[in-house]
Amino acid sequence: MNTIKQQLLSDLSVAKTAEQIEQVRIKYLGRKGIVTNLAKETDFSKFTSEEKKNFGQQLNDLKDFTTSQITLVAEQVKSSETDSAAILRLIDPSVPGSSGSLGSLHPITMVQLELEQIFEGMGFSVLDSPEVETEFNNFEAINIPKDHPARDMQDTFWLKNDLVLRTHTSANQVRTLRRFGVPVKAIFPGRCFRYESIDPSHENTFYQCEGLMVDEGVSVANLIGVMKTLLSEVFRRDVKVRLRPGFFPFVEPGFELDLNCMFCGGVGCPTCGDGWIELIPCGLVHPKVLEFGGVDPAKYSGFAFGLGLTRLAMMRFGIRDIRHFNAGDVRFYEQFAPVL
Ligand code: FA5
Repeated sequence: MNTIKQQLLSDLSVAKTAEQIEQVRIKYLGRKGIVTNLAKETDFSKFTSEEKKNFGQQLNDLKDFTTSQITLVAEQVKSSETDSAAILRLIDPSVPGSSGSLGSLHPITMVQLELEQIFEGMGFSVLDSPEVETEFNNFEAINIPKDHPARDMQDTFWLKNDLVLRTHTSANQVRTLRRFGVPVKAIFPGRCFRYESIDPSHENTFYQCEGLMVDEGVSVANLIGVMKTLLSEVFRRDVKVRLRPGFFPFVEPGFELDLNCMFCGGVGCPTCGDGWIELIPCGLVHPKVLEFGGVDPAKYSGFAFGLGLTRLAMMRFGIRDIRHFNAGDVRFYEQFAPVL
């Protein structure tokens, strides 16, 4: 009888619906059930009255056990079915669901990735570069010695131990020359910091993308060719630019490439001021910078540029105020998220 009890428990453990429990009941207590048959098939004629009494007692126990176990499991199944039905009644399927937000890349990251792709297409490598720099790399190595008035052009966050938060990505020029030698074609996009008051086109934390190409016979023609490819790929249409002389101690000659303001069409507005956005200062690498980088200026020449990546993102997406980028307002970033 113990074997029957174990088999019953095992059958009940897999019965999950009222129908399956009913099958178990029939298997044990039905007209031809295991427990029912036990009484029918036993030959009581050979039993003594004592044995009959014992057997009858055990049989009744088995019936009671079987009935109570089946009832118990049936009640458990019923109450769990009722729970699910109650939960289902609480859910109103007609209420519009709340869809999760996918999030998106920051608009500056989007433009940076686009630039990287464009420059990689022109054979440039993309390099990482440190945001905390030595005073040497940020200034001296690119021909801005101590006490040079050009240092005043970039208000600087000074750290301890002659370190600075880099004021421009040009700080990575000499490191790149020393590390990779020549010929070299690389861009290094990244964050820069200046201690200056902010307005619609100036931030204290902004991105630049530096470009550096040094080889034999590199000229202004190569520089202009690369700038033209860059702008036509980024804006996918003709844009009006102007090239004017510009002074930077680390290039000779030096230029400023300005973009005609896309917000006002060049008449002047709060974003641009005079109708032009200063976008890409550039020039031929100064011989002293090449020397600091261990490159012979008699044999090699090159160009460098320091594109204002944050300002490019403003033009690319029509963002009139630079302060949106770092403000942390989710409503601004959400506008760049992919539409589901
Ligand atoms: C420089 O930083 C030079 N290192 C660029 C350079 C590289 C010249 C290589 C020649 C050769 P400038 O200070 O003008 O130059 O900054 C370059 C660009 O960074 C600007 O045209 C502008 O687009 C962007 N920029 C500069 N200051 C800010 C600021 N406070 N907020 C946002 N963008 C800025």
